[in-house]
Amino acid sequence: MFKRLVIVATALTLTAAAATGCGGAADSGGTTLGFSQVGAESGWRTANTQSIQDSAKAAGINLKFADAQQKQENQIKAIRSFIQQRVDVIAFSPVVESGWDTVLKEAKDAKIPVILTDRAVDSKDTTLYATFLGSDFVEEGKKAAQYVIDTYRSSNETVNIAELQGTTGSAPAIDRKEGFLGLISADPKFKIVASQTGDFTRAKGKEVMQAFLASRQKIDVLFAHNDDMALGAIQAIEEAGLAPGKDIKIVSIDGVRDALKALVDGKKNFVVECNPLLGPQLMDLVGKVKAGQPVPHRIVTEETTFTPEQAVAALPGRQY
Ligand code: GYE
Repeated sequence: MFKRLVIVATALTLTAAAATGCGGAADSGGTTLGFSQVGAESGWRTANTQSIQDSAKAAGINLKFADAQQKQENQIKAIRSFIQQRVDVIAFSPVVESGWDTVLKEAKDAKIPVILTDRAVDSKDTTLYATFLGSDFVEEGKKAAQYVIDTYRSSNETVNIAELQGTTGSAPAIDRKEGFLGLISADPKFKIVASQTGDFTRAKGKEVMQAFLASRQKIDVLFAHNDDMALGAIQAIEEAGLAPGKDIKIVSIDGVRDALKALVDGKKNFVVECNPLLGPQLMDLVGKVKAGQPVPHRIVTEETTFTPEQAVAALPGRQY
């Protein structure tokens, strides 16, 4: 009841502001969104940030944007500062899954709704956030595994797989691994012979791939949890005198332009899409939760996959 009254009062204030002609979208009566981003670790992330900034502008939402540089402590600080500033809604993409209960409780106590975008938290109390908008990472891992299974369907030989994992403890790293292993481990001919984190970056992907190659372990397939690590690994493979996409088959997740280009150039074999363009849906949800309207507790993004042929068709229109 009290909440209703507040909404009515806000609506009245808005009308009054409009009637007197004062204020613009970004100030009086406007909605303020505090957004804590993971960082700028990948092409996916850059496209995600752009989408959020563009759609906040288009929706007339005042965006307070904080870059956490892949550090949970920075995200917690940013969320606390959003609470202090009394923003209308807080949204964030949690760098790792655990350790959010305390700060989420603080937001709840301050009656500021929280929207999770892109990555999940493992909090048992799901009332700590209004909704979670993002991909099904387990499904993405399964799609990557399915490509490997289909490619080696008629072979009885062992298939050695190297894995470049995403940021340790992050939802996409945990879930993509789980989805991939869930399918691949049904057939003992598939062996994960090397697996390490490359922190979702090109530089780390290259460095870890160099170490894998230096160990002289035979690798048939590289599964990278994102495109950037695969792109870094491609450089390492070429520098080692091998042909990426041929000597080592490469599958990764995201679907950024550079990855589609690598598919077209025959340096990669399969890409599972993960959609970063979450801005428009997020702004819609911000409006709804601010107004106290019901929203689904989980919203899963729609995604596809790309073979080299499909990449040829998709590349010209690719936005990111
Ligand atoms: O796959 C990776 C980024 O959380 C889905 O984070 C996102 C992942 C994405 O760094 O490129």
